[in-house]
Amino acid sequence: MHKRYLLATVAAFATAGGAAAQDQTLNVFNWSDYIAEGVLDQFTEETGIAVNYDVYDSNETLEARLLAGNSGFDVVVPTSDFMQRQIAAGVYQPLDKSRLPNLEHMDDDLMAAAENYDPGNEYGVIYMWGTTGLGYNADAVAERLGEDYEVDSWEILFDPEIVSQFEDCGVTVLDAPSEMLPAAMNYLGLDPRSTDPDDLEAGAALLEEIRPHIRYFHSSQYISDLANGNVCLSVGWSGDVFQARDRAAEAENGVEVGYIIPEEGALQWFDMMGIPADAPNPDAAHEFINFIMRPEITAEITNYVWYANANEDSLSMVDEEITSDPGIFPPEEVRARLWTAQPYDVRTDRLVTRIWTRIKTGQ
Ligand code: SPD
Repeated sequence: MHKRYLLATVAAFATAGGAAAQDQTLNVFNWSDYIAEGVLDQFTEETGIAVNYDVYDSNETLEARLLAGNSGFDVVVPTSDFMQRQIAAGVYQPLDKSRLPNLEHMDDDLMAAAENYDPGNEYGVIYMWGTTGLGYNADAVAERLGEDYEVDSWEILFDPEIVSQFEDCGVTVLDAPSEMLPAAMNYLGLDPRSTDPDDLEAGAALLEEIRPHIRYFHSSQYISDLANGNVCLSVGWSGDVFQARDRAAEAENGVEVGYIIPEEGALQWFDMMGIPADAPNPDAAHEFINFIMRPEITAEITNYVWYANANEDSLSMVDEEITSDPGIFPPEEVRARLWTAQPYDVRTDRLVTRIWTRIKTGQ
C-alpha cells in the first residue's frame, strides 16, 4: 500500500529554522497508521525542514526499495530481524550518536534486546514495539462459541472446526510469511524460530488446512474492517487492533474489538528507526530521530497509535489505559511466552516465499 503525503507546508518554513533549513526536505518511509497527527508538522515548525512521508505495510516492501538502492529515503523503520540482514547487506549508515542526545531516555533493557540484531545499537533506535496476536469481534465469538468462551488460544484460528464457524463473518491473516508460518509452527509445538524445511512445511500444511476459511491476506486493511464489523477474526499487530477497537468506540457502532496474546505465545518485535547509507539528508535524519526520542513526542505517538515504546522517560506521559493494558505492555509472565524472530538466510527466504505463494493462491 502506498499513499503519499506532503505533510509540511511552505508556510511552515517561514515560522522556524534558518535559511539553510528552509531548503531542506526529509523523506521518511514508515509503517501505515504509525504516527500521531501533528507530530510531523511540529517537526517542520521547529526546524523548517519539510517532511515527505510515505507508508508501507510490509517489511518485504521496504526491503525491496532499500535493496534496489537510491530509495531517496532519509529515515526508514524496518523490523529488527529484517534490519539485521539489511545491515549485513550494507543498507544503513552508522548513527552518529553525538547528534542523538535523547538516546538517554531510552530503556536500557529494551535497547539491549535490540542489540541481538544490531550489536552496540550502531544502526538503529527502537521506534515502537509490539506483538503479533489475535484481534476479534467479541459478539461474533459469543454468538458462535457461547458467552463463556474465552479467547485465549490460537485454536480459534488454527483449529479448522473452530475457525470454519467464522468464515461467514470474515477471517483475515497478515500477509507476512515470516510471522504466520512461525505462529502455525508454534501452535503445532514446533520451534517458531526453526528454519528446518520440514518444520516450515508442517506450518504451511496447517495454514493450507484453514486456507478455505480465510477471507484475505493483508496487513493493514483489517484495522478498518474489524472496526466496522466487516471482519470478525484477524491475526494482527497489537497497536493496530487497539486502533480498531478505538475507531469502533468512536463510531459508537456497537462493535466490540478485543486483542489477545494467545497462551501458547506470540511474536514480540521491535520496529527500528534507521538511516539508509545513501540517504540524501542524513543531518535532517538525525534531527528527526532525536526529535522522535523526545519523551513527550514518543508519548504522543504511543497515545495515538496504541503501540508500546522503548522510551522510559515517556511512560509517565502515556495514558494509563495504555500502560496498564497487558495486551500492549505485557506483564512479565506474558513476556515469558513471547518469542523473537531471527532473519532468514537466503535459502530459507526462498523456500518461505515459495510456500507463501502456494498458500495464498491455494495451489
Ligand atoms: N501500523 C503499524 C504496524 C507496525 C507493524 N510493525 C511490524 C511488525 C512486524 N513484525
